[in-house]
Amino acid sequence: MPVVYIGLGSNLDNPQQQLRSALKILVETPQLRILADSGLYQSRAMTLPGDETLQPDYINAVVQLETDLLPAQLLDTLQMIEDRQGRVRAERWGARTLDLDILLYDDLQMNSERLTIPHAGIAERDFVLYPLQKIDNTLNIPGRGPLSELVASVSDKNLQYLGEFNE
Ligand code: A4P
Ligand code: MG
Repeated sequence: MPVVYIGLGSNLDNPQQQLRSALKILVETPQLRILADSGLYQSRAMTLPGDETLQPDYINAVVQLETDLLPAQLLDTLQMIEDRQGRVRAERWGARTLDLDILLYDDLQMNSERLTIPHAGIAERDFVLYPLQKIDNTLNIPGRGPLSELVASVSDKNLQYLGEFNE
């Protein structure tokens, strides 16, 4: 069964609680089998170049799971969970209550109108690379190389590990 990594992020309305309740919904979704999670990280908001708006810090995490859902079906499922948790789709990269991204889907590389896999920002994002490494340091990112090398090229100074989901 395909092994998939999902990135979770929130910087509004009690972000830690947003991630806890999102994980709970993922666990309860019949088509998904959760294998591992990274625990919770606090991370400075990455904004679009030129955007000087101050955004609250994010809480981020990565979850590893198995699923028979195809990528587009998985995206539908994740977007339903985002909507259910009250996300209002406002501006791109704006503050949000819950963002669920497909980071990796097995060894798949794809680029369609709706989906880029691996996730386009995967190689530059501290809040993605470090939690991924926490789950599996031996991962290889299709098209980008060994995770351990990517991690070595990105600083963790804006990232703080907060502990497990259920503390
Ligand atoms: N889409 C394409 N590829 C994917 C994928 N692999 N997974 C499309 C999920 N969706 C994918 O996403 C817009 C569209 O991306 C979707 O409809 C889907 O078809 P969205 O979630 O509605 O919008 P967005 O998240 O605002 O845009 P985007 O470009 O996905 O932003 P990111 O990359 O998710 O970044 N700083 C910190 N510290 N932590 C964060 O988590 N997140 C963002 C948002 C910015 N800064 C951050 C963080
Ligand atoms: Mg997104």
